[in-house]
Amino acid sequence: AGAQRGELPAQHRGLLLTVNVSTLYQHVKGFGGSLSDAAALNVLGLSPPAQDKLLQSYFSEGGIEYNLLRIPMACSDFSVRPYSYDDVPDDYELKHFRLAEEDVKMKIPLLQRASAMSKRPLSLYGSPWTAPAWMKSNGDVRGKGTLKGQAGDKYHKTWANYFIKFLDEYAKHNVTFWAVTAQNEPLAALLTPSQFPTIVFTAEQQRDFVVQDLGPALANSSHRTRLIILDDQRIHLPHWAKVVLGNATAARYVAGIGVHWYLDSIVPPHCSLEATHELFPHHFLLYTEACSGFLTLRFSVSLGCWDRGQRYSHSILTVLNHFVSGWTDWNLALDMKGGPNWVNNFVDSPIIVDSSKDIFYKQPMFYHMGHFSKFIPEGSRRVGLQRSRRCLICQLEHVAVLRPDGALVLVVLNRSGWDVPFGIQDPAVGFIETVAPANSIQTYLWRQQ
Ligand SMILES: *[C@@H]1O[C@H](CO)[C@@H](O)[C@H](O)[C@H]1NC(C)=O
Ligand SMILES: *[C@@H]1O[C@H](CO)[C@@H](O)[C@H](O)[C@H]1NC(C)=O
Ligand SMILES: *[C@@H]1O[C@H](CO)[C@@H](O)[C@H](O)[C@H]1NC(C)=O
Ligand SMILES: *[C@@H]1O[C@H](CO)[C@@H](O)[C@H](O)[C@H]1NC(C)=O
Ligand SMILES: CC(=O)N[C@H]1CO[C@H](CO)[C@@H](O)[C@@H]1O
Repeated sequence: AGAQRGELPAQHRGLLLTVNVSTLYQHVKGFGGSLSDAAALNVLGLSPPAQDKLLQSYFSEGGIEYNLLRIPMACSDFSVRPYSYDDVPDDYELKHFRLAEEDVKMKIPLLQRASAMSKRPLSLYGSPWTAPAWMKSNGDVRGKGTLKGQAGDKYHKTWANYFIKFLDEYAKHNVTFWAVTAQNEPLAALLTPSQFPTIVFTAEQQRDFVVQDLGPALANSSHRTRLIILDDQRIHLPHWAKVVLGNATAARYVAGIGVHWYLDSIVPPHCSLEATHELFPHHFLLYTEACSGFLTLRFSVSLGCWDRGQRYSHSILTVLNHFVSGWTDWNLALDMKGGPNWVNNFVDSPIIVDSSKDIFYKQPMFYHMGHFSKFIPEGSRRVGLQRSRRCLICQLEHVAVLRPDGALVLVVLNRSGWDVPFGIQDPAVGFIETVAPANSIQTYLWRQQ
């Protein structure tokens, strides 16, 4: 508001951002969060009108319009109990495969409600944390183990068919999946608690599982579900992609690469994300998990923490500028403690629920997510954005995209304590002078006609 429009004054000396729609980069898949068991329990712990308000906040046109949803396949640590979908030992034909109450009574009804209130199509993707105990080397759903045996054998075939059963059972409830990831955090971060449910894979093991078992099973199924590899920290890139996608057969079965944000501060984006994009430009990169408050001794949940919001938008801006196609937050909602979580791995969430008072808090992380999810719909493309000069004290972070409806979007973040004046120029339209206030995030939206 109050900005001038028109020709760029010749004497303009300040910071100027100029969009160039002739330079087109990656397509955007979207933004969203994860419907873990914990998230579902927290939403359903509210009264039905408050549940609707919470779901509308994320999915409706009056809210921030998430279009991506990650769904754990059986338990994650954000469940109230460890379980798999088939705990009958040696059931290689998966005759006893059953969805859990968590799916049938909580997640599926919530997915149907979210989908009904969303104007944009939702893209769901599933991620397994653990296989049934009898398929794992450690004989337990809890803790780290590998799959027994090796790629191509009955354990690996059964584990691949378990994915198809999962898709079949959800399809019976009219819930279809855009994608699955081959495994949540296959390298099982060293710092996760020992009871953390996981199956460990090396890149070579994931390649062989994809080539011999999971790829053919998905391709041969009735589902048009895509496959995402890695689903772990970017410190493993580009190595992981080289090993898996370097195999031409695996590369044909795989659509993209999932990335978690937890080690981002020690791994520069250009030698992980950009290097991978250069090697495999036809496979998308997608952020599949991020949260604040992890591994903190205090403040898993920090109500109203603006810094945690800024860290979200800083991450999203950084990775969008390095060829990433979208960003998925972790739990959609947690309780006041940052749970429930049966291994006590409590963290923060953009929405915190206090069911004792029937209220929920939308945190700064929620609003930072909204600057992207609401204004940058699926199918948008990042475009060129030129900065007039480098300036130590007026560095803003920004991204520009062209939407499918022809509108342009510019998101600008200033994490400093002072206001930064700048100009925005679109040669097809004109020029405005504006200000990024201290500690602010702004979204500019305009049309070229
Ligand atoms: C805009 O992008 C195109 C394509 O990359 C390039 O040829 C052109 O020089 C750019 N224009 C400006 C003003 O930088
Ligand atoms: C699935 O969708 C079909 C067609 O829209 C409908 O007839 C059927 O009742 C739905 N089934 C469930 C379980 O929602
Ligand atoms: C891909 O990996 C499989 C092992 O899973 C191997 O048999 C095959 O030869 C590899 N193909 C290529 C093209 O590297
Ligand atoms: C493909 O599916 C058919 C029928 O569902 C099944 O008989 C066949 O074994 C499957 N092939 C593979 C490679 O999974
Ligand atoms: C004026 C100023 O210092 N701006 C800040 C805006 O955001 C960037 C990126 O976080 C900071 O590095 C700048 O210091």
